[in-house]
Parts: sequence; structure tokens; C-alpha cells
Amino acid sequence: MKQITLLLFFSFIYNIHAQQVRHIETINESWSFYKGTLDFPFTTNNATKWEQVTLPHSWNTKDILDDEDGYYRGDGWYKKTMIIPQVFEDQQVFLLFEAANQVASLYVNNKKIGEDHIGGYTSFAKDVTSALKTGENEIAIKVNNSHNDEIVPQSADFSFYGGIYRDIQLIITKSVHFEVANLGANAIFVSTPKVSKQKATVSVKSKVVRPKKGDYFIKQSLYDAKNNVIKVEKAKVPYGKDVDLDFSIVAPKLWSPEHPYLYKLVSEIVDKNDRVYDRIENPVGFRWFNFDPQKGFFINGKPTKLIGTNRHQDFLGKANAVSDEIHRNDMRMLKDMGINFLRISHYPQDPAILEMCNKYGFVSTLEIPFVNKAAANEKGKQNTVNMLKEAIRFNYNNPAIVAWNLGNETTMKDPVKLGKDYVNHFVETHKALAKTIKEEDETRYSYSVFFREPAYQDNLGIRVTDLVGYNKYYGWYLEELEDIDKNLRSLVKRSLELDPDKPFILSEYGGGADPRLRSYHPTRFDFSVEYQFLLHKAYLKTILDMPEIVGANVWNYSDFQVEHRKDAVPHINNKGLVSAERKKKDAYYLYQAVLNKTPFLAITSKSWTKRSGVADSKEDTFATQPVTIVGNGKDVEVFLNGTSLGKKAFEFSAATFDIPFVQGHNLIEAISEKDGKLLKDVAFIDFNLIPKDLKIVTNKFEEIAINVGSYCYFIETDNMDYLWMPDKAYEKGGFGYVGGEFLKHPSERRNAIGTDVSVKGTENDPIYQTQRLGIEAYKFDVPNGTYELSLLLAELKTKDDNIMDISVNSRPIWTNLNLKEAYGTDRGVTKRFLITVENDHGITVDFKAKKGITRLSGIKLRKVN
Ligand code: GCB
Ligand code: CA
Repeated sequence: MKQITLLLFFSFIYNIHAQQVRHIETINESWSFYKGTLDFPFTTNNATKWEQVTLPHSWNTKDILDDEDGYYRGDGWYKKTMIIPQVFEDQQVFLLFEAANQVASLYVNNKKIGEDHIGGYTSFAKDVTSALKTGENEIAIKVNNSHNDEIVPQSADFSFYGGIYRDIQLIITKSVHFEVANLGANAIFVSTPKVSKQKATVSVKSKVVRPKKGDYFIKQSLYDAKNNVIKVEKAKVPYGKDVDLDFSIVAPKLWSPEHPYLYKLVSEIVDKNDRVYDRIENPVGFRWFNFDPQKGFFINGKPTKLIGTNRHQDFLGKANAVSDEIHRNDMRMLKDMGINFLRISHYPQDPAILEMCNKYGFVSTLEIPFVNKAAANEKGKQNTVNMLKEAIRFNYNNPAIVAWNLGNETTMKDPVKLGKDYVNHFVETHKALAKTIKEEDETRYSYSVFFREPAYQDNLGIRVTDLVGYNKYYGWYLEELEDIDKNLRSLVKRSLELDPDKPFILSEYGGGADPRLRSYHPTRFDFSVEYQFLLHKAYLKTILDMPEIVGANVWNYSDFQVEHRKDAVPHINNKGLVSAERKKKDAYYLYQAVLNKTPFLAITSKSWTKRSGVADSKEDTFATQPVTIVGNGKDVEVFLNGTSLGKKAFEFSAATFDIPFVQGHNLIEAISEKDGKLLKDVAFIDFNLIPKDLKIVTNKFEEIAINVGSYCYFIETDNMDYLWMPDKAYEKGGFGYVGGEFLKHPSERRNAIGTDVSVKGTENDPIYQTQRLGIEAYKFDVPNGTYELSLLLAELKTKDDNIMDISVNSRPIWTNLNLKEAYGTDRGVTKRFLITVENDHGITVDFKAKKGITRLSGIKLRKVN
């Protein structure tokens, strides 16, 4: 008994000791924040209103989403009073910022600490020891997110949120310690130069800060995944020099997407009595890999098709101030999706992301935010190179990373148009970055991502990395869905013809989907969930079929906020497979079915629970609509309210059934089997059956809302899922438009219905963005009674004057209507009218142009009496 207590006591002491060699704590809590410019040191009589905030924090959570153009880009101040714990004699104290966007100045007790940190996405640490005093210390941090000609990104399709949007760590070490405050804030560089099944070598470079006097040693201990020490090596630390230590192990367990086996390297500084001064842990994964331009990616000798997504740090309403829990949840959802490849785009991300890439076996690429355009001056180039160095050094020890990407679509702003000086600088920047990658890391590939023709980069001389990536939006921004396969093949061919030795990655592809838009007649750029599904299916087929596409990344894992975007949901780029709140879209399930090896089945549209449709015929009491099931079994049987609708074989993991929906409850059950496991998924759908003959007495007409000018259903998710039906031409006995045509996007290339405007005064932009122009009438052959008629109108980006008269059954209800004059442009207007129908005439809403053309965006009719 006594012995056990004693043992426990000693292990307790030992633990304290082990923890105390380096003290790390987050200091995210109770910061005072002020948005704006202030004099520093702060004046005491100043009536500044400080707000209490917790990190992660951004000051742009709201203004990127409102109707006003632009968002705050300027100074923000954070301050905090704190007592630094005394942990060691002669302690060194550091603040490590995981990131702050984009220039950060640190002051401790009114003393400026070092230079400003430049760049919003890389981590950095500052030694604050000399500015500290006993008792209370005043920490002040100025962060600035203004546009800066010397810092990338200069331009991009994401928002440059300001703030300290990741954790701050307080790190306390002894005076003898592994270096903290350096470029990249990392002191240990672990690589595995030679790996085979039989043997692996480990090479560790350590950077130590130590006094001149005394004997110190580096001790490297390798632990397996069960926390058994399997190797211990020691080397003496010379003064002022890095310590290189190499060793090897036999029969290493390998790291791969299927088995991401991780070892742990514990690095310690000890003296000759084995007293520990500092201690750091790093993951180690043993793997060898190569990219072959013809055959694809090989890891540990095994050919592995790399498929995954891109990912932004972003969450609805939080800007980029995203918690570690959200980061890790994203990674879990990607794991469930079945990916083995992640492009960490377009900048280095939170350490939580890399931690999970290592653990889940996601082969990863990491990049710096050199996007669209260079910071075209000497300072700008230096900053960009520094940023890359910081990114590589900080993230060096992650076995998941296989390539460093120097930039994304850097020619978006056409260099040739920006002049000769720009081009020179721009080309030099690419070369300097490619060189930096090789100097910093011999063990990984260099990589760059383009979007224009391969010959275009070739002419400029910027195809200078080992790997090339192309972002291609065939079937979205350009070209049709049917030609995706043809276009991809020809692009890959063009790239390989230029450089047969440069492996090709499809670094981005995708299309937008607003979860509120659904269509049985999906068309390019309609933002329907269905179109996105078809697009990804087409891409996946080709990607899987072409070994020369060595890897592919969907753009994007999730929807993200872009202040200046004007898509179906303004301020949101909705190319995500999940929404900006992480709700799954149909295409997400397709990837699960195609990529997962474990049994899988899903009804793709199960989240669409309230549906509607017109009965198949006057006599029928059902409306037939398709439902798609995805799975990795052989076939699937579907039941509607308990009755089998038969079995279908999966074709490319998908099977579509025609479902005869009835009024009210519809229970859809899908049943399949894989590897002896029974699989089942269900969907509960509440269906509103619209009679074909609106005067029918058995199923009385009550209410209908139509998304005029569109083939899409629109679900008002923020309004009890109120459903708008797609538009159609009038048929006798029913409803529909007479005359006119669908508004089309002005860009021919886009070939899209509707236009891209952020509509003021509404959240239902897609209703207003689509319209019927030159419409003559809207008709409803409803029975006699009293009705509430709603008309939805907007003039979007129009140049000419438009004036119209609207009447119902020949009685004027709205005359001389000039929307632009009365409400301003780009504003959604809804008006309700009470209408009485007599004499069995139904309702005819007439539109007459007095000047210009007529238009209608939406129409709603509800029977009152
Ligand atoms: C791209 C960019 C990415 C954009 C995307 C898009 O090629 O690399 O940053 O968000 O296209 O959705 O247009
Ligand atoms: Ca509409």
C-alpha cells in the first residue's frame, strides 16, 4: 500500500516537472478591443469605448454581409492587463500569435516589441522578456487590415477580415531553450530522408538558445503510437550552432491515407545529469512518395488517386474567427466524405487543420496568399518570400504535407496589361519563390496553381515549379456540362505537351449551389443544388478515368463569405459541398458514395422536406418527381409510404427514381446492401399537391407562389421553408405566364438565366434576380372567391426608363409604375392586393408597357374566402 502511494507521489512530481520545462497557455480571454485609430501610448483622458472580446476575433463579422458596399479596413486595437506567472528563474517570455490580419504591432508596457509583423496568415512569436515587470503588465496590439501595396494578397475572391482571429499563446521557457522567436517560430525540423519497409532514417535539426557556459545536450526520443519509446539519441549542443542529429529505425510502420500511422518525436535539452531544460513534441510519419505525370501519385509505392477539396477558414457570421472545434469538425466531415487530399487554400491555416491532416491521412498542399496579382515592388517581393519562409518553417513537421504552393491564379490581373515593369517584377517573384521552396525544403515538391492557358504561363516563364495545378470551371463560368470531359482531356494534353515531366493537378473545379434553390430542369449558373450535383458527377467520372490528373480538389469544401460577391446569396461564394453553416448539399453525398469503401447509402435530397407540384393529370392525385439515391452497393430498392417502387442498379453510384408524391405525408425509404451489410435511408416529405385543374372541388386550391422567370423552386429557409414553384407557360385550367422571355445574364459566356445583383430590401435575392421580361399576362384559372395577390418586382441594373400599367381582370391596380423612380434600382418590391373573382373568369393579371418593357419577378396567390 505504502509503496503504491509513494510511486504515485513520485510520478506526480515527475509530471509537474515534465510539464514545467516549458509553460504554454492560451491568452484568448478578456481583451479590450477598439475599432479605429488611436494615439499610442493611449491618452488617459480619452473617452474611448473599449469593447470586451474573446479571441478568436474579427471586426468584420457583420459589415461583410450587409447591403452596403465595402467593409472596415483600418486599425483595430487590443489591450489587456496581465500578470505573467513566474515559472522559472531567469525565465524567457514569448507571445506566439497563430495569426493576425494583416500587420500587427506589439507593445508591452508602452514599449514596442520588435518590428511589425507582416502578413495575415502566418504564425509568429515575439520575445517580450525585456519589457516585462513584476506585477501587472500592459499588453497592447495594433492590427491593421488596410490594403497595402507591399503585402499579398493584393486581390482575391475572399474577404480580408481584420483581427486577431486565431489563438495567442503565452510561452515561458528557461534561459536555455529551443528557439521560439524566429521566422516561422519553429526550432525543430524533422525529416525522414530515406524510408522503406525495412528501414527509415530520421534527420532532426534543432535550434537552441543557450548561454556560453555549461554543457548541454539534445536528446531525441522517438515514441510509437502506443507511446512506447523505441529510440533515444543524444548529441552535444555546441555554442551558437544548430544541432543535426540523424538516426534510423528498422521496420517502420508507414503513414498513408489508409493507415496514417504517427510516431512522436520528443526533443529535449538536457545537461550531463539528464536534467531537462526544454521539451518539444512533433509528429513523425514515415512515408515515401512521388508524383508521376503519366501514372499519378504513389505513396509507399502504392498508386493512389488523390481526391479531395480546397478549404477556406470561414464560417457564417464569424468571418474568419473560427474556433478549433469548427476547424476539427470540418476535418471530420471531410474524413466522412472519403477524401485523401486537401488543398489548404489560399494561405496557411490554423495548426488544428494540419494536426488533423496528419491524423486522418490527408495528403496536403499548403500555400501562401499570393493570389491574382503581385505586390509589385521590392518590399512586396521580400515580404512575399518571407511569408513563404514562415509558412514552410512553421509547418515543416507535418508529414501530411507533400508540396508547397507559391501562389494561386497569379495572372488573374493580366500582367501584360500591367506593363513591362510589372511583368519583370512578377516573373522574378515567381522565380524567387520557387527557389525559396527548394532552399527551405528538399523533401517536398514545389507547386503553383494557374487558371489561364498553359501556354500563357509558358510564355511568361512562370511554369517554374515541379507540379502545376489548374483551376478550371468548365460547366460553370465557361463551356457546357456536356463538354467537361472533352475540355479536361484537352487541357491536360496541352499542359503535358509543354512539360511532359510536370504532373498535373486539377486544383479547383466546381459550381455554385444555394441550398434554397432546387430544380428538375437544372441549367448552368442557376445555383440549384441539382445542377451542382450533375456538375460534380461529370467531373468525377473524368478525374477517375484519367491517370494524368494526378490529384483533384473540389472548390470548395464549404461556402464562404466574399464581401463583393453577388450570387444567389449575395456575399457568399456558394460553391461549397456544404453550406457556410456546414449543412450538407446533395453533391457531398455523391462524394461519400463514390469515395467511401465502407458501406454507404443516402437519399441525396432528404433535407428538402417541404415540396410541391402540379398533379400529373386532371384525374391523378399525385405528382411525379424524381429523387436521386447514391450508394456504393450494387442496387437500391425504394419504397413510398410502404409500397415498393422497384429496384434499380446504381450507375456511377447514383440511381434516380420517379416518385408519385401524394398530398401530405410521403415517406421514402431506400434499401441497399454492401458487403453483407443492410443499408437504409429515409426521407420525410410533406407535399403540397396543386391540382391540374384549379377549379377542381376534391382538392381545393388554397395558395401558390411562383418564382417567375426561373426553372427553380425557391425555399425561404428563414421563413418556415415557404416554397416558391418554378415558372411555366399558361395552360387552360391551370396557371402560368403569357408572353415575354426569361431574363438572361448579359454575359454570353455564362449562358445563364437571371442576373447577378445584390437585391436591396430582401433576403430572397433569387426570386428577384430571375424575371420574365416583356411579360403580357399571368393567369390563374381559379374558382370564384376573394384572393390575396402579391406581385414581386425589381429593376436590376437597367439603363433605360421602364414604365408599366398593371391591371387585374381589366381593372387597373398599379398604373404608371416606374420602379426605378419610385424605389431606386436594385431594390425588391412586394405589393399585395385584394381581388374578388366573379363570373368564373379566374384571374388575369395584365402588364402593359408605357415605356420600355414590362417585367415580373414573382407572383403569389392565396385564397382568402
Ligand atoms: C478561383 C479562385 C478561388 C475562387 C474561385 C471561384 O479560381 O482560385 O479563389 O473563389 O475561383 O469561385 O470563382
Ligand atoms: Ca423570379
